[in-house]
Amino acid sequence: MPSATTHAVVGFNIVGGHPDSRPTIDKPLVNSGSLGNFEQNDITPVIGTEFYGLQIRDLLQWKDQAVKDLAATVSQRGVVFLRDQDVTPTEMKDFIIRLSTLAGCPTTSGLHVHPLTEEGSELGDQISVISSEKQKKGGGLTHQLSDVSRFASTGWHSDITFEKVPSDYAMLKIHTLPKTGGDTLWASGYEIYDRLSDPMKRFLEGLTATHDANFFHGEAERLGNPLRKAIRGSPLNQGTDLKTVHPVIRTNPVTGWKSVYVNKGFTKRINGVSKDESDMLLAYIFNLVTQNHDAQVRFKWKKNDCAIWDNRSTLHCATYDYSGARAGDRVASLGEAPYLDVDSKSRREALGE
Ligand SMILES: O=C(O)CCC(=O)C(=O)O
Ligand SMILES: [Fe+2]
Repeated sequence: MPSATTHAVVGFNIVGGHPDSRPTIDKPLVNSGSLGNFEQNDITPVIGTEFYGLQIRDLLQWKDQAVKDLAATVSQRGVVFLRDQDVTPTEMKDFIIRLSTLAGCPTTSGLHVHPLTEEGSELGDQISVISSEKQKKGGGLTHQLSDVSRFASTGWHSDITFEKVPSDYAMLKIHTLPKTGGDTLWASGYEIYDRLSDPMKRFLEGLTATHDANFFHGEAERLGNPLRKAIRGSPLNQGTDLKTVHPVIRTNPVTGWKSVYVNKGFTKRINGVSKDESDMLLAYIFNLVTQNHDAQVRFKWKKNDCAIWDNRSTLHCATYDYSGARAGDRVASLGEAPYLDVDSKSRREALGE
């Protein structure tokens, strides 16, 4: 257990986690197949499933088991796509909190309030508006990722990993689209873990990394909005220091599978090794994410399409290749404080691949 972590050790083979932010489930969810009446298609072998004819609005009225089965599917497949959704921002919030709760999020976890969300934002504190028009004016959450003079892969990230209690699930609905362009890509953290050699897996399992979004202070100052210091969805997420430590490899409680948990957006340093070693290791893992297009899925949006993803075990990247307006709403729920169960399996091991 590296000394750099601020988290408690709860068992011989558990690294990280926090006593006030543990999952309420003690074993992975089993998909009962209740969504079997809906046609589904796996878009690639390792990540991404599209459901046909399923309206999230209807699912809100359904039994808990159907919502749990959707959570199991999202966590196993990384991201789920649903075309042409009627769901409103309020219903998105209701749905994602139900999904997160039924999938076993800690009782202390709710919906995230992004530190850059303006007070009195029109859709409420818990909706992040994704907007190319805001971006053009130098605002919005993704402003710092949309510099097109850099590699398009610069923007690969998992949401809000700078929080002590980061996101389990997120849902994005895109309602305004340019004629072409603006695709989003997701990559499987499970698959990235599976591509490491056994000695490298063991080595990285003993390490933690520092995730830092204190660059948001400059953004907030520039935009003239005070940063959100009060509770941001969990009592563990408050204050002005947007920096934390997480295990480099974490276990997803919903699947029980190990995933790589570092990202270009927020992970600055692997702890306990030299700076040069950290840079080299991070660069290698980032290359695994960006250069393995067979660990990725790319989604071409149509109006009102929705994506729901598991932020614990995927990364994603927007594409800034368009000039027209593109806009949508995102809601993110909070899961558990990240931990590694050393005895948990990898995805390929669990599926017998
Ligand atoms: O604009 C996009 O496609 C993705 C934006 C994003 O990173 C998010 O919604 O978390
Ligand atoms: Fe994101």
